[in-house]
Amino acid sequence: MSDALPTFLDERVRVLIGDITTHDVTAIVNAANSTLLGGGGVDGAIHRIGGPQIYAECKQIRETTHPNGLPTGEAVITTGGNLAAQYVIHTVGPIYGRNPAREAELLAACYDNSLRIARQYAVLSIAFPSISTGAFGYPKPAAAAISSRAIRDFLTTDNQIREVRLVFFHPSDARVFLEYQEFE
Ligand code: AR6
Repeated sequence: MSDALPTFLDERVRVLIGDITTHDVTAIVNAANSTLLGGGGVDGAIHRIGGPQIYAECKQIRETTHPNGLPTGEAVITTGGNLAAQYVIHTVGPIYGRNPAREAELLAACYDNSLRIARQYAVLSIAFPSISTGAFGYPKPAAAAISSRAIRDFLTTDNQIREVRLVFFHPSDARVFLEYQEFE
């Protein structure tokens, strides 16, 4: 089913349906919260399947570089613990409605900063969930436009990352994304 979905940017971007924790890529991105210490949704699934190593590394980040939590729009990296992925890149999406003047810019920053860290770590393939569109309430059509533009802008300046997967849990979310994406 997934393989029949469209690709973008010369097949460097693939839209897929499924559980991101099963993806065998260099890095998966976590839609975390600023505590970095877990939660529900995709964050809960990543920590549950990835195991205690990821939590321990997140706790270490809180104790060292980010004692007040990870600011919205920024990203940090840990290993992938028991996941197939080598790394987890944790980013904090905006909570919709909390900072209306900046939320689009902050959502774009999640994608851009995650890709920047990926480049630093020589990541070849990366899978993103649909950041902020679950518990954080970001409207899915707007998130589709913002995320696709941010990914496009990054990939046009980068030759290293070969594959970006956009993994949607629900087929209906993938459909909305495909309708509102602005890759081209
Ligand atoms: N694989 C792929 N996508 C998933 C999975 C999965 N295993 N599980 C959920 N999704 P959310 P947010 C989709 O709420 O809106 C957490 O409690 C889901 O259908 O996970 O950024 C954190 O700790 C939706 O499309 O993230 C934060 O407190 C998308 O992932 C807060 O939620 C994002 O939904 C972050 O909220």
